[in-house]
Amino acid sequence: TRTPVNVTVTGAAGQIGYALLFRIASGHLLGADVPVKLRLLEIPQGLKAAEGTAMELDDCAFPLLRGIDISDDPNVAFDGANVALLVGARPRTKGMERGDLLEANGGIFKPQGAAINAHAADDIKVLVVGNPANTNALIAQAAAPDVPRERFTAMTRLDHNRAVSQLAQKTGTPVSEIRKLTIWGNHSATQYPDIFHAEVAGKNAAEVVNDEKWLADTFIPTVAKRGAAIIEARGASSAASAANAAIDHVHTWVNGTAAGDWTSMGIPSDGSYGVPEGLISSFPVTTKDGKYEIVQGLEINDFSRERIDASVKELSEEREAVRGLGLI
Ligand code: NAX
Repeated sequence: TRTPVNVTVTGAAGQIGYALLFRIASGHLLGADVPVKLRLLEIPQGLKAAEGTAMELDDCAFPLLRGIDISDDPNVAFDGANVALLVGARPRTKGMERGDLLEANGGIFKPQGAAINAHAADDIKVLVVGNPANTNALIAQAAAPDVPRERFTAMTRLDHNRAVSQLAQKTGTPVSEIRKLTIWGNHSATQYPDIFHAEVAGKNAAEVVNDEKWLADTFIPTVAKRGAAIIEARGASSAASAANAAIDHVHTWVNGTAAGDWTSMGIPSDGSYGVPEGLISSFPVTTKDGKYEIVQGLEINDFSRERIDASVKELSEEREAVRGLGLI
């Protein structure tokens, strides 16, 4: 029998945590044959609710779930972690400037990065979900100098999945026929969902759609502002879809992309496509054997270039801001 994989989840008592933990425990994160141990990290005020969730996890009698530990100490929660899902973050509250937001999150992601550095397993893979996800990932990475930098990733899979779904609806095609869509840049309103290399049932998506106005005025803003539209409709931010995307991100990273397809992940740039090295930016990637690679050689037209550059500029500014705050 396989040794259980230790999966640490922060913000476990939050709404994404609630949607996420049951799917991890039922085998959707790593595979139906991989036993897991859950490590839940919460702040002291969240511990009781996390215990309640753990009781419900027990009550599911998941055959793959081999234990649940709950802690408010990152040094305990990341001990031996193989996979870390950093979901808990400080949301922007009214009147908060961007600098305040980055500083508050620095207070969370810097110590968590340090705890990962000191205690996680050698094969640790980190996904940052908590916003601002890309820059929070950069902060955690900077605090973990002994962990290979490519192990720190940020979630743009929800944006990717949203874009796949919008394109499928526009073209009257099942989502299973959509391939090679890309989210570039930051997980923010500046992100750029790119269909110029995407395929709809094997045909070039931009040619199938053949409507640049729809692309610029409907598709891109719909995908980029979907989070706000969900809040407006549901009265709460995306939770189950965000949890689903976190599952997809890690599952794809560990188990590989399908032949003839790729996915989108926020990863440290190696300078590809003119994205400054080290920025955690979303790219088209293929994955195999637990490793990812940026898809190379895509032609970037002027329409795309302008939008990628705008989102990357925002990431550079966020990096400068956290540098100025001494967080990286
Ligand atoms: P909730 O407010 O429901 O839950 C957050 C939980 O994190 C709370 O239980 C809180 O006690 C806990 N927490 C806060 N600081 C912590 C710390 N230092 N250590 C451990 N736990 C801590 O938020 P939820 O709706 O679950 O969203 C979580 C994060 O995901 C937010 O930052 C949100 O902005 C972000 N999102 C990111 C998305 C993405 O695509 N990258 C999409 C969905 C979501 O908006």
